[in-house]
Amino acid sequence: MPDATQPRPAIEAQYDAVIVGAGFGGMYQLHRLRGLGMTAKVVDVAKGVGGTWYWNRYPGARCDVESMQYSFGFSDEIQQEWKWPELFSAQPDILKYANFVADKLNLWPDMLFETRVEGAKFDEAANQWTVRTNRGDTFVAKFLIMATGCLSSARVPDFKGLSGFKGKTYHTGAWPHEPVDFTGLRVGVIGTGSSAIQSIPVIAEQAASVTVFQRTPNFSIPSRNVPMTEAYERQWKEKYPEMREMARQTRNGVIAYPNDFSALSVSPEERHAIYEKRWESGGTTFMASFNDLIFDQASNDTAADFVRGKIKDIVKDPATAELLAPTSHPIGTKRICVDTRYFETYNRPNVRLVDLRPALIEELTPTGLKTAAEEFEFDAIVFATGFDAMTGALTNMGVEGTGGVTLEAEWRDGPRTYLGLMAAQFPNMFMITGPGSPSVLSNMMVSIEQDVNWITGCMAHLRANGVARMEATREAQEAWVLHGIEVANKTLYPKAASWYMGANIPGKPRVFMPYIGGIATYREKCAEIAANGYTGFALTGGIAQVARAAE
Ligand code: NA7
Repeated sequence: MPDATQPRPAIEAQYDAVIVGAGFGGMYQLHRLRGLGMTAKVVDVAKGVGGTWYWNRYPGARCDVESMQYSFGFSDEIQQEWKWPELFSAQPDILKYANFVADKLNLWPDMLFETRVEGAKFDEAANQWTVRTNRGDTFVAKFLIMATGCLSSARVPDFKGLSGFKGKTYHTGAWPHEPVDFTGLRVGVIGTGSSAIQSIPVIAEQAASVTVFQRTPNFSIPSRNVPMTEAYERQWKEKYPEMREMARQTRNGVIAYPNDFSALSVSPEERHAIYEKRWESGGTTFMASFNDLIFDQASNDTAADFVRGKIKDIVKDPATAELLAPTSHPIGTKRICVDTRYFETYNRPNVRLVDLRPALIEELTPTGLKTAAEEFEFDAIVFATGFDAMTGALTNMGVEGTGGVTLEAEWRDGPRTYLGLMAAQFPNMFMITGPGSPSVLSNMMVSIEQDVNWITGCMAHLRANGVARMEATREAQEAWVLHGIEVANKTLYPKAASWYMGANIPGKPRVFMPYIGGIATYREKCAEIAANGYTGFALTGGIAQVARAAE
């Protein structure tokens, strides 16, 4: 990440809220707080808006949710005016969209860039947060709102010899802003997650050679991405309000027209035809082929077999095809990938797949890297090795709640939140798409709007009732954590060593972090809790206090 470049004097200021992160969550939250007449400052280490889409500039980066759905629905003016160039738009266009929204809402004056929050402490006497930054700023605010994103803490594995490699290294999640030219270079790519699957085909077109190091093969569905047509765009724009509402009532915030029957309830021929149709139409909605793919191993096997069959049809070398066919986890239990000619890329003469399972990477050398079985020479190495997902950005920020407790210590055995929105002993601190909410299992835009709307409604309620302090109770939090585990255990998800489970970070506790009960259920639950006067939260001061004292 680039260091702050523009010198400026340290700032001391007071706001109603400090919002950490200028991605879609932080931007919308700022807009809503302005609507309440509150003062807020968005702070972000980046030089501009966009969050995930600011950092993930690797070649081929694109959203795996259709753009007509991966966009804000709160402003009809914005959704009617903006034009997406492709069905699944690429990172540069999503970043342009983020800037368009910031312009439209004139968010810029209340955002502070190139500034990293390095500490936040709750003052129990004053019921407010003091936020410190790497630029020496001190902000005091009644509310602290974490809009830090779920995939924002890029992670390079702690390989021996890492700093001794003499060539160029890149992480997909912290890609340079200048164009990177791989022409004529020997490139090693470590990882075969979504970022690798998107970038490898593009890098392979340029580089002299690409060697892909795979620890776990992944399921991927072709995106069938095409340029946006006017007819398709019009169809959405004419019905946007009802389409947005339809998305909110789904399991994952994406309109996928799911089949509401089991994969095992139809004949093998019919099943195959349904998979074939979904494969041909492309995208993550493949998992909506049947209603039990994430619950039933036998059903899931039929989908996994189908995709493994496709991989073997596409990849010409049978040994490579075999290695690329995932067998270690049920399909969909690691985030299913969406690609453009990923498997086809292995038919290129300049692309080689190295299976790390028998011999892991031992170290980086000055000229390349070494596994237990072989040594490789590279001019450049791309780490497509993922993120300290969901919790990393929050636990690394030095957040201290009541009684000196830190978020890092509190979450040592896994994140504990109530609804993913608040945590006990961290009063007046909200999280947008926090662990314990549907977040990464959903269309993030739908979840962001849900969380921001709820937080805004809550803040209005607190103000109207003169409440000085709000926090999740331990009991409600523990019950929510247990409920989250219970719901996850009804699915096949815990069977995969995924980043949803923290499994990609050595030593990170294995806890299923997002809430898998579905967006529709989650929304209902959040609305019910608010309507009942914020059950499971302790509200102190103002009318809440008076009412309690009178009991
Ligand atoms: P992911 O999905 O976490 O993928 C990271 C990849 O890197 C994955 O294949 C890992 O293998 C691999 N990896 C991580 N550490 C190592 C080491 N030490 N050696 C070899 N390979 C390693 O991150 P992405 O950026 O691709 O995608 C994140 C999300 O962004 C994605 O799910 C979409 O929602 C968008 P592993 O599977 O752990 O064996």
